[in-house]
Amino acid sequence: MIDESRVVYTTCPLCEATCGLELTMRGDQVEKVRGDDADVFSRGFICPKGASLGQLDADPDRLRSPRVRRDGKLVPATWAEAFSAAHTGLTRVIEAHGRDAVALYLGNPTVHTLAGGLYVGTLRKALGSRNVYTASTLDQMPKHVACGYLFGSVLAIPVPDIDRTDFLLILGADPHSSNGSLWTAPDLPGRLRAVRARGGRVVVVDPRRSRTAKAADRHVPIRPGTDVFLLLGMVHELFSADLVTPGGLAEHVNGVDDVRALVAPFAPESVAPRCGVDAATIRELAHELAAAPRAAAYGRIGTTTVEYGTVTSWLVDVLNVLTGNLDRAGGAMFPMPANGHRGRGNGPGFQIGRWRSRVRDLPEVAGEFPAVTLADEIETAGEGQVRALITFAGNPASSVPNADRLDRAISTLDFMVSVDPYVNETTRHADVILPPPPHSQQAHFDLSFYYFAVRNVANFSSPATPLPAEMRDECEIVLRLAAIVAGLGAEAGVDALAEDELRQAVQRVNADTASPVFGRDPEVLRSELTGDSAAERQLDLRLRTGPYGDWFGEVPQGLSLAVLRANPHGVDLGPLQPRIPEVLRTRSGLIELCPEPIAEEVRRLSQVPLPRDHEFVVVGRRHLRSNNSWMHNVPTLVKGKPLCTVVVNSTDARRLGLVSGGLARVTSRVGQVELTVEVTEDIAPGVVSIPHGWGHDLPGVELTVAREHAGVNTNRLTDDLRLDPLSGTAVLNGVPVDIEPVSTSEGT
Ligand SMILES: Nc1nc2c(c(=O)[nH]1)N[C@H]1C(S)=C(S)[C@@H](COP(=O)(O)OP(=O)(O)OC[C@H]3O[C@@H](n4cnc5c(=O)[nH]c(N)nc54)[C@H](O)[C@@H]3O)O[C@H]1N2
Ligand SMILES: Nc1nc2c(c(=O)[nH]1)N[C@H]1C(S)=C(S)[C@@H](COP(=O)(O)OP(=O)(O)OC[C@H]3O[C@@H](n4cnc5c(=O)[nH]c(N)nc54)[C@H](O)[C@@H]3O)O[C@H]1N2
Ligand code: SF4
Ligand SMILES: [Mo]
Repeated sequence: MIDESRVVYTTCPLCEATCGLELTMRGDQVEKVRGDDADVFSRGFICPKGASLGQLDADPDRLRSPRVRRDGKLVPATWAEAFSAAHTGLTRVIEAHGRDAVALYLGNPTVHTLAGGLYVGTLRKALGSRNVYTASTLDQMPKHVACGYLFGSVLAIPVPDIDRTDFLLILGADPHSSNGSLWTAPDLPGRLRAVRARGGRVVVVDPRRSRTAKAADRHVPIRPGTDVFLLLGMVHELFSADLVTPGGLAEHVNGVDDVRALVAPFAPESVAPRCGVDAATIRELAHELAAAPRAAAYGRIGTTTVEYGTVTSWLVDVLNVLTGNLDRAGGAMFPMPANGHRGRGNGPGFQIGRWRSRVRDLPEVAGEFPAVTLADEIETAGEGQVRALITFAGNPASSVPNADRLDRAISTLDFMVSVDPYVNETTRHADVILPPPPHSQQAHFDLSFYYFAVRNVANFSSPATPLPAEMRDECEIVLRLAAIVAGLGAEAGVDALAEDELRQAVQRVNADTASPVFGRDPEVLRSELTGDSAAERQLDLRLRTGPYGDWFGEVPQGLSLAVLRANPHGVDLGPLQPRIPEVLRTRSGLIELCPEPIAEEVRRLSQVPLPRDHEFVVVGRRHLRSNNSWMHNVPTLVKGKPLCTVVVNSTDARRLGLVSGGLARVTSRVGQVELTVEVTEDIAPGVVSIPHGWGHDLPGVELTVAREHAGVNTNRLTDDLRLDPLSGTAVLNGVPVDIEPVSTSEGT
């Protein structure tokens, strides 16, 4: 039996592209991974990370049982012992110091797992702490805030309709390396090639000639952190050259004239010295965007994790609106996910700052505080001080700016629990580690990424193998933690809790007048749900009451979990459709093009001094064989030339005496690292690039392979005092540094 291999299909959980994978299983091992040729969305595409899923699942360093700290050491423990220890530690802190004394940090894979999507909210609510932190404030929060103000919803984020567009302006993103973000499209490189093959154009704005820039029609280098000025100049040009043509959108937009007035001080000539892009180029970009029959502007990490991330993110969509490209085929469109729902065209709108952080007085954004202030809250004594931490799928000691400081702060906590498969830079400090099962043993549905997909699709995968007796389902782990912090004890019946969650969810849709099952008998609805677990029945409920759902029998061909199970390669729900005004949740029911909090920031921008010329700044980059901080333990991904190097412009290198293969010392306000130099023409002078997620040689880290390829952590350089004020997002790109040679020849 064990020798027989069988083929199963799953969706890759490792990045946002949601590629379909064909897994050949032998027993409970993944023997082979291929792209699933029949997947309705990815059509066989796969990248090196997806191809390594089998090795990742079988990694000998992956935890297969919980760890508990005894006499200072993290030792293997039973689940009962681990939950009991979590209960004792968390309860002690909550009883002595209150709920805010326990912080929750949610990392990136939270949005790639069902447990994260379905039950982390339950944990958050049960904990009732204001100290909630997530990787969003190291990433995309500016886009949520900008879209929150513009469209009224943090989830109304338009994506370029790449398969039908004629012109793409890409700023601060390298989809050839990242495979796309807030832009779910398997094989983005192939789709970009197709734009050009059908006569369209792709322009990339990036201080580095990235792989995407190399494959584009045009690369426009820019000074890091200054896209805001380039975009203000472009908007200015649209107005002054009379290129503003919102078309059919006009009746849905408020504030066009306010934007015109706001950008008046930012003529191309005046912004050119600030961003390092000449006025003629700024004009050309504006004219090209306006002239293309169908076009879209798109910005990512290089436009969000920067000093003016929210204003920059806002400007990207201002361009889409003013050129009439928002919400039309081939422009920037709002996907309609199977687990989403149609709106009413207005809503309560968006605000930040409903409460503020204790130490730095920073506003809450989307219910969380900026990750850059977690260390402050741990280190600063007084009422409300953070004394315990729960991490879920996160590695903040690696991924947050001024990482050394946060790492030290975490080591002083009274208590810490981590839900994580590895003992890494962060979890080495934990008192209890609760490991989730490997991917092939988990059910999967992308609750988040279909919100950003360039085609409406849905795909569900059942676990490829049953859960072995020694593992616990991740949903159960999260719910048990929720029960613990709710005061229900370490042995609460989590099945009952999950059923309770489901009952409440049914009641919510049933009481919602906009729901297709409004007023139907909740008990009957609940009894009709299918799935192997309460989590799967939750998903079934969302699918069936969603925009393509069967509405419990009312729509004969409608979607349900059963339909997705019968279609292991996914279900194609068609190209993106216009959604304005239904998608809007602003109070006015209009696109609020000139929200006051953003306008205020823009007014401040005209006062910003010119950057000093000789200063170096550091930016990040991604590589196809790396995934944030946690896949460097997979041998095939780290073999070959080291990936963690500092990339330096050749003119700068000559002047400073830096050579390829030599060692450089890079210093910032907060710290210093030494790493191997790579000299190239492909980066703007004054800019150096270092990838994040490295530095695995810390004491106690149990990553055998990653330790051999340790690299250094660039977040020892990034500065926790720098943030985008409207979103609280860290500045990870454009941080001032000095660079000097340590040695000038390889190996010395
Ligand atoms: N300087 C600099 N810093 C950066 C960035 C940058 O560009 N430059 N990028 C930022 C961005 S965009 C992001 S998203 C953050 C990421 O920051 P984090 O989310 O803090 O860190 P990750 O490296 O994604 O670590 C993910 C953790 O989840 C664990 N994990 C993996 N799979 C699972 C699972 O299925 N369940 C559970 N429970 N755990 C799992 C891993 O072992 C790892 O510990 O880093 C940010 N930091
Ligand atoms: N292989 C791989 N794929 C990944 C990840 C990974 O670690 N590895 N991480 C995933 C995650 S969590 C995310 S958030 C996404 C991110 O997806 P992307 O945003 O596509 O990420 P990057 O590849 O880092 O590309 C960012 C680009 O911005 C440029 N840049 C830096 N500063 C500036 C600036 O000020 N202005 C402009 N215009 N450009 C700038 C950098 O040089 C870089 O080329 O990738 C996801 N996909
Ligand atoms: S592109 Fe992303 S989703 Fe596709 S195989 Fe690679 S890691 Fe997985
Ligand atoms: Mo990210």
